[in-house]
Amino acid sequence: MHILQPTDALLVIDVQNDFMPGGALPVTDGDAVVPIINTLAQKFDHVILTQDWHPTAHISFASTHTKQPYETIEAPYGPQTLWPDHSLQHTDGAAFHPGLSIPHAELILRKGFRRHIDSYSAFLENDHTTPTGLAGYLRERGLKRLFLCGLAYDFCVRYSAIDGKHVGFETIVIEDATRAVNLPNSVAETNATLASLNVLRINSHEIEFA
Ligand code: VGL
Ligand code: ZN
Repeated sequence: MHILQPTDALLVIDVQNDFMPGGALPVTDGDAVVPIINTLAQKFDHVILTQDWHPTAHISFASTHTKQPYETIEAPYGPQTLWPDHSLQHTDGAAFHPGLSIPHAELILRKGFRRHIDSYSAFLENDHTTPTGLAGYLRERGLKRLFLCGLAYDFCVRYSAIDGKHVGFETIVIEDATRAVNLPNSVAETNATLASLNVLRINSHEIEFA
């Protein structure tokens, strides 16, 4: 697969310390994506990073509801999985993995900063209505095709891919540059949904320099 430099973008989702092994919301083998993404990013002129960025007492924190992590609650906008406190604004856990090296990244998009709405997707918050502004940014810059990587495959990568496709971008997930949280059925559901939307899943080795 050839990159069309003027109109392709690499979207790097939430490669943050809290999602690494030993972090607050660990993703098994999450750190394995870092060198793969560093190599990938060098192939793209346009790279955008997202950063999960929560205030204290965020609606997605189990501690906010005195419940256990990984339970689900009914939020005003629908079901919301509860997580350990993570990606707290201005903490080291919210910082990017120190090994992530993408000096030419053009945008860092923060999401999940509203206390009462979570945001898995880089495009729409979990109410599926509130836009982050990313679609407008991409359109204004003439970027048309998105290659997604990062963490976690079955949450923020999944919903970013779904919404990216829905708002009209050609969307491709680079599977070996992702890792999953792996809640019951979450990976199988992600695979099925992406397949049904014709979101291609590829390996990073299939991407060639233009
Ligand atoms: C994520 C759960 C909570 C992710 C973020 O980046 O996939 N998952 N916040
Ligand atoms: Zn989060």
